[in-house]
Amino acid sequence: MRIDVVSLFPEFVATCAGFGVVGRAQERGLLALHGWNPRDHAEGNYRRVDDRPFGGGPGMVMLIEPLRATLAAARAADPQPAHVVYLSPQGRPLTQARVRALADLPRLILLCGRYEGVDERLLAAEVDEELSIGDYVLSGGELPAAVLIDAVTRLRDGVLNDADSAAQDSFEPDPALGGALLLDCPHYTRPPQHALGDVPEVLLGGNHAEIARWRRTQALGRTWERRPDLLDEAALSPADRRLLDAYRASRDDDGRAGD
Ligand code: 9WO
Repeated sequence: MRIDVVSLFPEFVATCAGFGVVGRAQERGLLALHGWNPRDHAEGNYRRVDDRPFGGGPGMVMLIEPLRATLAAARAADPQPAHVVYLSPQGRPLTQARVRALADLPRLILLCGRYEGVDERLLAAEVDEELSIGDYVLSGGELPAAVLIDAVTRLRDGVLNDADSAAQDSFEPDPALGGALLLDCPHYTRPPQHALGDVPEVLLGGNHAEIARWRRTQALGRTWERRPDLLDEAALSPADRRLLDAYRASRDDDGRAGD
């Protein structure tokens, strides 16, 4: 997959994507990341990329022409058609379903705004999709672009070492729930006993059916507690409903998560 980043700070995004799973994907040739700086496509001695907003007010707006020239250069660098994404708080919320769709594309161009944003005419003419990673305001689209790169890259074939680890994560659709989303269960490692608490007995026993049932119960229970918006209880299978009822009962008993 090829991802081009249009940004006044392209090396910032490249640094964010240089470590861990995403860095390894680049080393393996599974991800090609390219940065494009509108400053390099701006005219005049001052190489202006922004100007004052019509109508007045604080902040500056990114100019059409440097961005148009930068996007044209990025598009021309590869013959495959590119899907252009603008990262902004006004975008549709990014979901794992959207990440999965984007991960199937051969090419993305991520447009990162700075200042007060980008001239709306450039967005209307050049951007296919506007996405938000959450309801907060940052100082630019670079960190959201890095988030999107990370989320998309780890879904590409050959990127994760254990092919199963992507499918088991939170926010992967659960076919048994009609494609609904469940949060992950708790995880533990050595030591089994510690001053901060003991590892739940069931995980130490080696009864894999019982462990699977415990993890499923925890996933259902935590989703119900923390993100009830994700859980359509009506769509639960009878077996899942029993597990969730058991979790609730253990909560009622002692006022904290049962194990
Ligand atoms: C800056 C500003 C300055 C003075 C007056 C008003 C102002 N509004 C903004 C502003 O919202 N700037 C944005 C910064 C313009 C687009 C890029 N920036 C950005 C993207 N901030 N936060 C995001 C973002 C993107 C995706 N998901 C969450 C947040």
